[in-house]
Amino acid sequence: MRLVTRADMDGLTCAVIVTTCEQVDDTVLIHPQDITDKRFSVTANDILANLPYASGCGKWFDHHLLTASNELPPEHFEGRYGLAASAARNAYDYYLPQHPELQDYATLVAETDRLDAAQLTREDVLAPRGYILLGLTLDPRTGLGAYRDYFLLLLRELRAKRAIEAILARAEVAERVEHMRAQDARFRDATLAHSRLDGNVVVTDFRGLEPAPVGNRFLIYTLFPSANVSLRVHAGPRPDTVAVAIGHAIFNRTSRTNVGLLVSRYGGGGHRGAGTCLVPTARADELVAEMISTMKKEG
Ligand SMILES: [Mn+2]
Repeated sequence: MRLVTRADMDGLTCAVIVTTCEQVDDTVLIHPQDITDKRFSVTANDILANLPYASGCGKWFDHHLLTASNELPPEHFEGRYGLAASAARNAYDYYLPQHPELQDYATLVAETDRLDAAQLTREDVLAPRGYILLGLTLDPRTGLGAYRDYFLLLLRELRAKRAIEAILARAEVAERVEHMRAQDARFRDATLAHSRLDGNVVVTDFRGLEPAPVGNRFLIYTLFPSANVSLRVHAGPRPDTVAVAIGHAIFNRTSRTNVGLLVSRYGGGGHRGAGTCLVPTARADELVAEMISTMKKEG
């Protein structure tokens, strides 16, 4: 079988579980939009994890909101879908009855839940440790290339059941942690300089900053504690698109906006608490203003 997933912590933990329970001979990392835009072809040999449903796949594990942007799965499919904290949780629950050895990964799955659902403490944000720290090194938003090799390295280490401290001590991992820490100050300064509070929404605009500052995406909530939702704009993957990322504040969970639903109206996807979309550069200002006004109205 071929495993198709995305290169974040949830995708990694899905890969640990699926490769433990299935004969997987290839792992492919893609962006969810590759599925939504039908740029990626899928066969019955594919197991899709932490990605939208694509007809014809062999198995499917996901936990993102199903919206108008998504192809709907048939009533009966192999795998598991549900609004769990992570896609890995769905895969774990699906395989556990036949594979009790998965219990060795209970902590990994629980920490993946916390990171993917942003159930984090201030300590996790300001001084992350353990699996949360490992997960932050995988965040594509930290912009630390050579992605696939790094993902596969962590997959091998976790499958070998090495202690998290031993994994964090590996040169490839330690190097990324160092890089993240070195960028912290720059990221913090850029975030403060390019963010403004608009009612309950904190808006960060990184367009035109080259290279875009990268760092912990949860830092914003410690800098603007009164906001209950954040919207960040930065250059998209192509010059004609701009990326918009929206998330509920994690220490002030009062936003009433269903973010996944909101971004789906702009072709994106996500959860109730967080989501992303790509909008045409020429209309970005207008569409972003519309999203902000919706989130202010909803409170
Ligand atoms: Mn996920």
